[in-house]
Amino acid sequence: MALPHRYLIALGSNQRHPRLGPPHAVLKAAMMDLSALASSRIIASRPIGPSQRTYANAAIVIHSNMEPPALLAQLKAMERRYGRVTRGQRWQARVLDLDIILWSGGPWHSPSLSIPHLEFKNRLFVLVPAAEIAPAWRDPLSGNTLRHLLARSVKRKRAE
Ligand code: PH2
Ligand code: MG
Ligand code: MG
Repeated sequence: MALPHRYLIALGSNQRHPRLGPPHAVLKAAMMDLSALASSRIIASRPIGPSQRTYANAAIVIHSNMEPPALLAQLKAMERRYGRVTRGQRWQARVLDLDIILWSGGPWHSPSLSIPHLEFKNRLFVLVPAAEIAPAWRDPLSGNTLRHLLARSVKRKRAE
């Protein structure tokens, strides 16, 4: 049976994995593990926040029969399996970060999860890969496509 939900997931890494190697290789392995239907290219991006190391970022589309909380739990378990350690600080270097950006079910809010992702419209390292694989997907809050949000974000960054 076809899986009912579609998710857009953003991937990030700025720390090597002892066996897989550098961030780029970590994302490649994670994209395979998640059976992505569509995978963007992997970009290198300047870190936003306290961690100084360059990130590898990408986006994928997956199909799933899970509702958002179940998928989130699965993604968190996968981050830990890839060796991510949480020391309680925000935005520290990480082997693998998997964020749910959009899903086919519209807005979703709980104390531990918001879809759309609260910051995605301001982050080129999310919008560039996301618009590459899903340009016509609409943000359910603004009604704008990813293609449009990317163009707007690029213009804004240029004006800064
Ligand atoms: N993720 C963060 C904080 N800063 N910067 C880049 N370039 N890429 C990221 O994936 C990233 C970040 C928190 O998740
Ligand atoms: Mg993140
Ligand atoms: Mg995260």
